[in-house]
Amino acid sequence: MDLINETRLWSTINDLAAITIEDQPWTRRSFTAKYNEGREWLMKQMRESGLEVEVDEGSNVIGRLIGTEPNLPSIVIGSHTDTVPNGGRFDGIAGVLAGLEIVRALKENNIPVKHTIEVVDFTAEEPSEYGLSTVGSRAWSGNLTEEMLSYTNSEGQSLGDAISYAGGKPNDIKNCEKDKGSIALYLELHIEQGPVLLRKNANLGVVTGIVGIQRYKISVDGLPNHSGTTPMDMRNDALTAASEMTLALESVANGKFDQPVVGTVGVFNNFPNASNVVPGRVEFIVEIRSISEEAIDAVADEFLSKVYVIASKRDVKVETENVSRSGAIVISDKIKQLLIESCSSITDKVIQLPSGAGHDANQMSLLAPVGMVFIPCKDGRSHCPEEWAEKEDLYLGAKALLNAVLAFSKQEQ
Ligand code: HGY
Ligand code: MN
Ligand code: MN
Repeated sequence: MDLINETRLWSTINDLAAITIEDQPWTRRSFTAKYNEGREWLMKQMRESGLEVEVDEGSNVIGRLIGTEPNLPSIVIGSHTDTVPNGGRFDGIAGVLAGLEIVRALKENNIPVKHTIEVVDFTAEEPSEYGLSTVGSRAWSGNLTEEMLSYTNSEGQSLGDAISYAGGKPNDIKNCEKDKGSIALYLELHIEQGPVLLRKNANLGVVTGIVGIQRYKISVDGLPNHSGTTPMDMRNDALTAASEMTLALESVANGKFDQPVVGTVGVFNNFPNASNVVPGRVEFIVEIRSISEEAIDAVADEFLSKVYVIASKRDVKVETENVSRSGAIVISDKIKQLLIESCSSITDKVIQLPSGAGHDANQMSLLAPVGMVFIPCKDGRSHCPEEWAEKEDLYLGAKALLNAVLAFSKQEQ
């Protein structure tokens, strides 16, 4: 019997996508009015589906389908509905809405499940304006510190205030920290955000591991000066120094390590950013990713040592701040096997692959066994308006996750 309603699932994708900033499709940045509007829509869907709805202290939105044995630890199906600027309609969103469709299918077909199922929209999975990502799942794992709550955006507002704006209670953030053992399994459906499934002509991917991500904020202070009257040999140009540091990251990350490594500078702010002023200050964000923690550390050490050499050579000041670190994770054989069987029962085009993207599953792995299923995305692209997934693939992914929930709940006491 086909439990997942493919048409309904697809229509929720389009309904949520419509809640975006008009001139910036598709954008629903965390801690904005649009984000709150999207979550109001989601909570309405959850209520209409008969779920218990809660916004916790970390401002996570949770829809609960109570199990027949409510004392058992819950099964969590989560992801996120916030986007990067000019992002897509599927990154994170597919996982939350697949979770909603799964509980809808169980409820309307009166299929009893021992475990309570929690569908969660984790707050601010994407790097927020406060410099931190996976904010909501950090609140669950206990990795959202007082210091992080004091991180500020460019207007000087704190992350704690932003969490209040999103419906949370930052002063009681500890109350939403989960005890180990309180969650039996965490599952997340996600677009691959890369080209591997397409290249291998696969419908579904069982994730074998998820990269760790190390992020630094680098601040370079030179000497702002008149661009016309300051000779080239008398400059302390913050931007050219920061540019040399950026190229140093690229060359270090291109080195040989035990696992693939990527290094990126995606945020680069120049001050005062005027065409006739020698740049006085540059703030940029560095991120280093790999499945191998050792490789991340090796790249970080080599990059930071180059930063100080470049700063002294160019006579500028530099400050490096370790903004965040999420650990790399390996999916257990038991959960991998559960997902391989769940996927293979609906298609023979199933592969296994690591995730180069970070997810809430990184934080959730500190609390429970985690598993992820990938569906293909057009041209392997994500974090752009062209991000696209096919209706049929989304349906297969949701069906596979439903199979996994039913199989897991049956086998677990
Ligand atoms: O950045 C990431 O890897 C994820 O898409 N937030
Ligand atoms: Mn993303
Ligand atoms: Mn995502």
